[in-house]
Amino acid sequence: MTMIVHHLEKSRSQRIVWLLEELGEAYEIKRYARDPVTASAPALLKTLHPLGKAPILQDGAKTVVESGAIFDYLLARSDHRLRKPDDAEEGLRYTHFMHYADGSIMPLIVTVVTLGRMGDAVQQGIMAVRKGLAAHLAWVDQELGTRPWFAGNSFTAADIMMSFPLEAARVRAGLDWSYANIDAWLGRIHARGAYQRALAQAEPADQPAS
Ligand SMILES: N[C@@H](CCC(=O)N[C@@H](CS)C(=O)NCC(=O)O)C(=O)O
Repeated sequence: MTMIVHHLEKSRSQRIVWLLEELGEAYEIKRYARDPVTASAPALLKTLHPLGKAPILQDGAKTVVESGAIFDYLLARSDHRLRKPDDAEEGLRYTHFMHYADGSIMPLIVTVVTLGRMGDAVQQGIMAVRKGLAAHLAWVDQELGTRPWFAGNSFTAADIMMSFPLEAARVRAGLDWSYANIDAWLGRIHARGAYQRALAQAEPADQPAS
């Protein structure tokens, strides 16, 4: 049975679509629009899992939620491509960025974007979170100055995991953007065929999410 990815528009669930493309897995995508005012997911997602958040992966009778858990599930089914590198240092960096993406940098981006919707009263709070985010980005930029990919010389799933936080930080966090190494890395991920196929599936330019 073909796996189904439940994808919320402009969300971290686009990474699951990209991972499936990289692994050459057959899948079906179901797209959901955000509420135009609150940006929340539609209530329909709660019929699949009580938290109602994207991504959700369905594989036959199995429902898998939480980006990291879905990554583990898909990588365990695949051959060794994109998994944790055998080299000890690269393996450690791989694990670090797999957790850092949603554990450290993504919460700041969500906070900045959420506060940003609340108007003038919270401007000081936004500035404080932006400052913290900028410190993370400076560090990530420095890291990417030493090697082409997050783990080392090879592209891995850690690059897919880090993609959404960095794309979202660039476009939605309202920062003065001057991170040349992150930009060069974004150029490298954008050049990948699987990334382009995934984005064409996840965010088709002229088709409303449904
Ligand atoms: N840590 C969870 C986060 C899930 C999450 O918050 N997803 C967001 C999309 S980026 C969502 O569904 N937002 C809509 C909502 O909260 O209603 C994961 O990585 O799967």
